[in-house]
Amino acid sequence: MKLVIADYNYSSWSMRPWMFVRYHKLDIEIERLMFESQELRRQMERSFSNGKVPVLIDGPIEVWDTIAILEYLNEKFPHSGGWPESADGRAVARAVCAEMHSSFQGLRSDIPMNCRRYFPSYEVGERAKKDIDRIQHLWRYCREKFGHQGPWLFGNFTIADAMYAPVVMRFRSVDVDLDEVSQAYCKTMNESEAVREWLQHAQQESHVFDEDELDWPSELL
Ligand SMILES: N[C@@H](CCC(=O)N[C@@H](CS)C(=O)NCC(=O)O)C(=O)O
Repeated sequence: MKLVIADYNYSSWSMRPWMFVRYHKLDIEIERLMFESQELRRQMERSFSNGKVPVLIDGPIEVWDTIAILEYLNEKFPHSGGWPESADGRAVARAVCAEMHSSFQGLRSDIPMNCRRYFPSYEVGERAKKDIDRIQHLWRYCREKFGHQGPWLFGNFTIADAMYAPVVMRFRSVDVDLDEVSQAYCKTMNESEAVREWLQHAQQESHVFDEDELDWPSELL
């Protein structure tokens, strides 16, 4: 089985299934192809994914949507506990994942994921602020209602944490005011072995993808 992703530094959708694979150390090959490269273009011509990563390839099967990839991995590796054990927890986890998938356009377009850079003077705009408030509300809700058995949204690491990992990376790049629960959650994410591994890969890349660079003074992280 192979997971095709793009730049560690920039590709937020790639990070989600990658996190799940690496958190659980699943035996899956990772192929990283840089944005704008010939190799990625060639792979995309062969793929059914409409030019987008991530793509999971398992023999004749290709899965090209992040949630579908995570569901597939959870089915193929049932020990990974992709969803919470309780029916209530599963329903809420699916809702927060769906909301991540379909929402937060303000945050996503105003603060692109850029793991190597910190923008000290960046001023967060109103639409991103609204999304950040909603995300903190979701995190508090999950942590308070379902998070008693561990530091992740539903206690143990689930698909929901994989889905929100790139949000935490965005919050590393700019100064955002976070409540205590959200700060603790970001700390858990940033200190996890999988995120540290992702960031090391991002540090080793030098490719600059102009589309995802903010036009503000920045420092290297
Ligand atoms: N709906 C897709 C979204 C994937 C996506 O937008 N991927 C971005 C990379 S982070 C991409 O491939 N962008 C290239 C493009 O749009 O040409 C999923 O859930 O996996």
